[in-house]
Amino acid sequence: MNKAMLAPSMMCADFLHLEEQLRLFEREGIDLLHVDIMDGHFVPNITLGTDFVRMLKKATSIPLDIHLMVERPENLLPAIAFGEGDYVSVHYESTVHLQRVLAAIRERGAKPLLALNPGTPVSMAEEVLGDIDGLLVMTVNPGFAGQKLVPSALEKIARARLYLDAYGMNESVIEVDGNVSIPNGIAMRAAGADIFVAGTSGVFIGDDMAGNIRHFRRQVFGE
Ligand code: S6P
Ligand code: MG
Repeated sequence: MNKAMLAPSMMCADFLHLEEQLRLFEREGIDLLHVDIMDGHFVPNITLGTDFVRMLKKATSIPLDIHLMVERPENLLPAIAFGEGDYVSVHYESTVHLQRVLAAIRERGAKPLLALNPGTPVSMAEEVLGDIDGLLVMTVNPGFAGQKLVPSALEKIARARLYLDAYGMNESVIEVDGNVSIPNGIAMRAAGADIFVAGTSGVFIGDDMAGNIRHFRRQVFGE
């Protein structure tokens, strides 16, 4: 099993206290900052953008986990500040040039992931397995925080793990995004997930964010 990593979802952050939250994440040794980029077309919402990514890059050395929910991500890629150590996820349905986009991400030293909507089969990864460092298994339909888990997603995580392992890709990661609460997180870890995106169900609850992070890691990662 790969190392478990926690990735707070920055679209759920308190933007009036962003600096404080970043310092807290650094103190708590947060592994990745999950950044949702939407275009109002691929998903019916607009969240964070290229300037926000640039600002984060300047403000912290925590690696980024950029989740592109945009049509034709190849057009936006040059404007996004990412590099070595960062993850960048691209949705299967978002481009007709999937392999080219994934290769462009890797060329910049980052780790490309293929993002799969709840309705997208794991097998869609087949032809780009050599171009990815893992799969982002969406556990809700993308677009909004605060949604309920799509129940079939749990079993899909396990199938995604088996699928990658069958190709000898044991070190490739499985990321989960959407309603990653502690109880869901425990089931997701058991199914083989490695990177856990934590939003309103995991980390951004109440006032004690450090407590939430520690509690999540103890319960889900067994740390
Ligand atoms: C949703 C987006 C996610 C959310 C995250 C929020 O489209 O990709 O990254 O920010 O799911 O988490 P939660 O705990 O509110 O579901
Ligand atoms: Mg996301």
